[in-house]
Amino acid sequence: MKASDLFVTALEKEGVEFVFGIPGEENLDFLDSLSRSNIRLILTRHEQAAGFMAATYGRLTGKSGVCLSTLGPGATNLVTAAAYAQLGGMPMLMITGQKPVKTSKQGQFQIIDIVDMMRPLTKYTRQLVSGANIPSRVREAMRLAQEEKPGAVHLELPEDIAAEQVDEVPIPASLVRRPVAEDKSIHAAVEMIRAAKSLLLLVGAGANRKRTCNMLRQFVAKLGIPFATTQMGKGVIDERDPLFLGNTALSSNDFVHLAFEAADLIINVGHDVVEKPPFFMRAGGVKVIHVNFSSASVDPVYFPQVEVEGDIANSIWRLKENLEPQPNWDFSRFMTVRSAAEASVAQGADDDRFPIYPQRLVADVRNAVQKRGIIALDNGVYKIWFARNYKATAPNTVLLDNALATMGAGLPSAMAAKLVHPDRQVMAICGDGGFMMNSQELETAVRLNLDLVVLVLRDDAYGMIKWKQANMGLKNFGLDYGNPDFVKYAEAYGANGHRVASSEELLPLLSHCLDSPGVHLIEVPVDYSENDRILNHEIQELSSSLGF
Ligand SMILES: Cc1ncc(C[n+]2csc(CCOP(=O)(O)OP(=O)(O)O)c2C)c(N)n1
Ligand SMILES: [Mg+2]
Repeated sequence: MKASDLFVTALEKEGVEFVFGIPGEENLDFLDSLSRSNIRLILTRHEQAAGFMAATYGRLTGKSGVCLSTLGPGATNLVTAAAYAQLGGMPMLMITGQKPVKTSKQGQFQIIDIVDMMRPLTKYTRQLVSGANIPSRVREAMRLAQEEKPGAVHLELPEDIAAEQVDEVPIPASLVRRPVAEDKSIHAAVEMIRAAKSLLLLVGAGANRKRTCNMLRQFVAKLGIPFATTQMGKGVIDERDPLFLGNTALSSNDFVHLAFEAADLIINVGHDVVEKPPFFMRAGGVKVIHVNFSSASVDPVYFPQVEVEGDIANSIWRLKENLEPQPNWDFSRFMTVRSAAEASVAQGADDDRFPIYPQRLVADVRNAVQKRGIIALDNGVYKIWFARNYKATAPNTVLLDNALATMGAGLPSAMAAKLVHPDRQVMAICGDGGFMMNSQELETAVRLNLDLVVLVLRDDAYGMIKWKQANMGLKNFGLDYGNPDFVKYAEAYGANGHRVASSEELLPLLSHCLDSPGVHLIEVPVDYSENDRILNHEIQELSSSLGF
């Protein structure tokens, strides 16, 4: 058997459904093997987009997404996606080509050390130097990518190795279960929870990675403990729950932070310090129980007192079984916070000024998208508004990146979500800056016949940085640009282009596009002029006026 056939067979045995990427001449044997397999090649227009798609596939399924590029420039284009998967805890295997390793007559043409380049961005990076090693290398790469905390891995398959003849067969995955927490750590946590007065639950990214939602829902329902979410923990428990206190879209000074301040104990589930801190610990302050698959990385703002390390769903189930609601628990201040936070989130939902204000935008999107519909956000100032105001109703239905926080992933991640969940509504929400970083993938989306809505929020600027600039008291400089006519731009790709001309038009248009086949781009002019006033001042003033 040809080594590239063995490689592709090994991927098939791992359950790989898609390979996202752009082949180069160094991948042609691999491509040929792929053509005879059950795996579907998703050809993209930029390797970065292929990487974002593979990572998102991994994020949604827990199985490693796979992307492919050539050597040199193709592989360097994967770098941002590698960092995205690695920081975001998304399992992804990158396969890159290389010139022949045994003999080559091309000098150093296109050659850089890709294996080494990938080292700080991956859990595992290897060059294959013999076809016989393919089974073990592929299995090891997949094992590491998928094991908690998931991340990126890389294999380099040189041309001459791909063409070798081999006799090996793939190594099947072993039967393996995640380890569960040790009894004493559960008991320590139970004692601490019993003795606390004002305790709350914070749900972070790790809780979205595996099926923990049922256990967490039962925990909250039985014990009545209020909860908050981090940006990447949105949706694990339905945020319409009466015990929901808010999302930590901002790092401080929002209503939800008053709850953290009023708490004497935080049960912190699935959070790690890669996410922008949802709260800051300080010496002598609130106590924290860290519940996660792995131990807590200590940081100046994070040093929990007790750790419950092991499968999250199992830990939460055991905590729940060992606890009853306690008479000393008092959530009254949290409920004051909740009422104020809910009122703040509802504000502006019917604002009819135009260009559209973010609060209205979020409210309309929420009204248009079904419970299990998915929104995939790029990075810009609207991400804060969506994290804060959009009530996520099911796990992994708000795909945002609060780890690398890269621009450019909105459209590719939405496309991957649609491939994984063809039966669900999917909407990409991008700034005009982030959208243009991978807008070429509109062609891919049209070619794949995806039913997709792409919202492009147009402020003709890198709005997020403008907001920070204003907040620092600096003059407006260096962040404005022009844009293409987005309607014509969409049409040039064979997509449907729409432009919103008044705020009343948005909701019916969103519903129409979500219900119609094909790719729909909607240009939405947005007014960010109140961001600074609201996010940096008003919320802070209102929350501090609650008086605790
Ligand atoms: C790849 C990348 N480059 C730069 C940044 C820094 N950055 C964060 S948000 C932002 C502006 C985003 O502009 P846009 O997409 O138009 O969204 P807006 O905030 O205007 O709605 C920039 C430059 C980043 N996060 N990622
Ligand atoms: Mg913008």
